[in-house]
Amino acid sequence: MKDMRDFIATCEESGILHRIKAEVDWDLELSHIAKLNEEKSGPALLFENVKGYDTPVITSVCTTAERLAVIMGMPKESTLVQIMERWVEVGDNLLPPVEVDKSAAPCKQNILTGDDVDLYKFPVPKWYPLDGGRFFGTAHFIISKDPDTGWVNLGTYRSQLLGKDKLGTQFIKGKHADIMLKKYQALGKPMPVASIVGCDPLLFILGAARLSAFTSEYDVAGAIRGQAVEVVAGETVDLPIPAHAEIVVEGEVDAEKFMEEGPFGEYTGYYSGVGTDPRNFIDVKCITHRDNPILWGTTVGRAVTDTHMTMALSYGATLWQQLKAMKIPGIQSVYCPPEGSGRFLAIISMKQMYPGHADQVLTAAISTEMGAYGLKTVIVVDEDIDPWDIPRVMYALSFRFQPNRSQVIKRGRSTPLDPSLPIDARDITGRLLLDATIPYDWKEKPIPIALDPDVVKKVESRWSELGFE
Ligand SMILES: Cc1cc2nc3c(=O)[nH]c(=O)nc-3n(C[C@H](O)[C@H](O)[C@H](O)COP(=O)(O)O)c2cc1C
Ligand SMILES: [Mn+2]
Repeated sequence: MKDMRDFIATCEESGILHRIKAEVDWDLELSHIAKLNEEKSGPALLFENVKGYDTPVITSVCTTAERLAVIMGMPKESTLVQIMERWVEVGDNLLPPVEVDKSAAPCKQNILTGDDVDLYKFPVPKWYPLDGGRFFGTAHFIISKDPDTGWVNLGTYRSQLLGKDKLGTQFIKGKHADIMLKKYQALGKPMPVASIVGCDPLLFILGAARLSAFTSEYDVAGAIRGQAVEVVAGETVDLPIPAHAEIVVEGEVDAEKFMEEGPFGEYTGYYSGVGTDPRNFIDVKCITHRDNPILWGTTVGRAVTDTHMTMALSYGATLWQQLKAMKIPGIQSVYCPPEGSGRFLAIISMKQMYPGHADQVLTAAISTEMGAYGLKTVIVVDEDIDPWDIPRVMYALSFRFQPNRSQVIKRGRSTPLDPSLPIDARDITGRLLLDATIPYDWKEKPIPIALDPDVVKKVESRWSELGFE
């Protein structure tokens, strides 16, 4: 899969993409159709007739495990955990992108500079009633380059349409684009960036993935695909651009310039704040796009949407990889439910091998790079329980869990979007480590009830005689 068009063709063959030919307004109507369809686990949607525009909009690309499997090139029936397992298996086989010639890069079919730069040419949706405006960059990512090392980062940071050549940014503290921007600021230079809308959906999933610093999301995309991403040089920025992208916005961010941005209906199910905030923005210098480009957007909003599914996949897989890299024995599987956006809650199943082993896994989880940011609750269960089997996890929390074997951690790095914290005090979060295992060190353990196998056989042979179907 090279681009959004391959994704559309594959989904259409399997009947999991629906084309909407009726006219739809970009102002709330499109997003509400998408959100209501997502709540019914409906298909990906291609809006072909957006009021006042020729450009179609695609939404709901990543909302189901089935479509994540299609993107990952796996059988459609794969479960979220099987997809995560594959990520864990191949994600470290880094494969850098390959540069292609401009003539082989469809994203260069149209090049707009100077007065032709106008973001209002695209049918940018307004997603939720109290949003501060229209958001151009939702299912997109921003490319930037570290001025010291040349490390190329892909990060998904929402982008509000603030003017014909202005795009808002929200680089949360410590995110890779934020780290890079501060370096450019120290050099007294603006940071060159490119916003990519519409491409191989895997690149967006990686834009939202929390990979370690100095790892390029491009290299991990290559690892997962088993094929290098094709990139091409930017027109006005020295950055590698996905050659098959639909729309590319090139520009620069000046760390010392601000515009009012937000609020936005965020993935926590709440607006990001109560009003606008001064934030850095992209001063757009050039737009390139394919012929008949497709604008890709996503509803973000209340769980479960594309954001929650992609984060459950990439955050869960990354936590799993990082625990594996710590060489802790006995870890069976890791699951970060989409309902918690893959980040606030983690459930880990393990085979205990020594006293204190469950405690080790709990504290390790919040010490990984993934868990150290925003993870609030970790639950550890024994190996007979699948962490995605929530009724069984509830069982363990009822019959194996003890508060006295669990811990409250008072301080850790939080996300400023966590609505369980006051709006002006969201830098630091508490954490809860729940041990729902039977202690390894108990000499006498509760005896589980198993049915007598001979009696089971006998009863089964009499089943219809007993009047059952
Ligand atoms: C639709 C969507 C919107 C997002 N918006 C933002 C945002 O505005 N700011 C931000 O810091 N992270 C945002 N994120 C989360 C980042 O994409 C994620 O933390 C990612 O790791 C950032 O890339 P980096 O690790 O290379 O910094 C968003 C994720 C998604 C899926
Ligand atoms: Mn990164």
